[in-house]
Amino acid sequence: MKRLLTLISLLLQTITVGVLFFSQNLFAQALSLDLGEDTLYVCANEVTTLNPTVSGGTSPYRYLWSDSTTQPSMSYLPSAGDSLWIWLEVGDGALQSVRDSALLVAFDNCIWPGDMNGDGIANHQDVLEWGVAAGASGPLRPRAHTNWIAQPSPDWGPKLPGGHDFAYADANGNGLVHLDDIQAIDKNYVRISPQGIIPPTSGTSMVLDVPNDSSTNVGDTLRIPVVLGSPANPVGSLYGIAFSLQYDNSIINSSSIVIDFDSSWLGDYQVDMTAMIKNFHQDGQLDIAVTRMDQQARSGHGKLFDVIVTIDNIAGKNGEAFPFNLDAKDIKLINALGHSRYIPTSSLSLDIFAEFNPNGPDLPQAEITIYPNPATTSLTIMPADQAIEQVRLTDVTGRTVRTETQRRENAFSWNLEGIRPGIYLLSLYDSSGQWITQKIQLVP
Ligand SMILES: [Ca+2]
Ligand SMILES: [Ca+2]
Repeated sequence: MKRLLTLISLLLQTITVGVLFFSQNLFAQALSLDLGEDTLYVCANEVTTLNPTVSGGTSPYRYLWSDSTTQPSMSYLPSAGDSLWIWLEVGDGALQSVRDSALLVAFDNCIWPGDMNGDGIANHQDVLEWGVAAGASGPLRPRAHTNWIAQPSPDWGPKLPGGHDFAYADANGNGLVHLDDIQAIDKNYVRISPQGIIPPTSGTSMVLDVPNDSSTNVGDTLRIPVVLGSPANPVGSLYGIAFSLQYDNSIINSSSIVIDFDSSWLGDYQVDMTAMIKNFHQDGQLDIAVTRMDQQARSGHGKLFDVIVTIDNIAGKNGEAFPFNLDAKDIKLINALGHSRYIPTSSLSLDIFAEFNPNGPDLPQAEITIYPNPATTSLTIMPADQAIEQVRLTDVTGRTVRTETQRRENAFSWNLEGIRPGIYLLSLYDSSGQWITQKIQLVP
């Protein structure tokens, strides 16, 4: 029994010593220091502050930087091309000391991803800069990303129209000026109101070419050719164009605006030409930029593209005409070398006629259920009081995409397979020829 007690006492002593040893080590953690990455890339001419991470040891800490300063952090104003070692020594009250160092590299280019002309925002104007450098390659941007933060980048050499290095056109920093860099413009896009820039002189004019022939009705889709140059006055050496279109957002259906680049004299869409379109329906503004991407300008005249819009079904406008105005502003043209000029503002004024339904009042739309919207492969349509006799789907140009004539009194599923994603109008007719129309979005 006595031997057992002695054994237990010995065991307890061992545990106590162990705990004491452990806790002493816990409180006397080694002093440690970290300056961050081994190579710190910074923007030239912007104050860089180094804030080291110091832990462990016994405070207070003592600091000694490579520039002989003794503060916890160090500030430095780098010049372009600087490449210098910075070190820091930290000591503590228990006479421990540690040291860390980093190579600081400063680049003149300080890139906000998507802002290629250096005006402080990313918008359609930057697409024209992108086009001039499209296809170029150069050094990678260290630790690149497309968040809206300034990022230092080495020089590529050639300059963009706005005077910045080609590296600015590589918005995602992967060393290539490619279509994905336009996505960075889109990601960081900021709308600004057109400034109404009027050129001092210009021999070129843009025409929104729709005759005001009293034939446009509420609910119609309207194809507006954007025409640049004429046979008598062709445009020489065009590489890209950017402008803002202002419209009355109570007249144009939200999300119904489509740009059709078919048979453009400037190029083949997504072959040797690309575009960026940003619609701000809430502000009644559409920003458009179109650029070639092979450094080869074109001369010509005629249609650049069509703007296709759907005139909204506006309440209280039945049987009367009302004006519809479009204004293209801040129209900037660029040649392959990046030389730019503005041309005069272009406007369109049409009379829209509110004769949406010549056969009488619309069907009571609220009682007919159509879902889902957006749809993928089918729509469920639930008739209300009247049976549905015909279903018709038309695209934004008014072309019938699918139609079916069959009497339906109960909910039914309507097949949409094989129809390309996009915006469509679904029309449902009853036996007397009355109908309702609803916008349907088809998604992949
Ligand atoms: Ca910009
Ligand atoms: Ca890129």
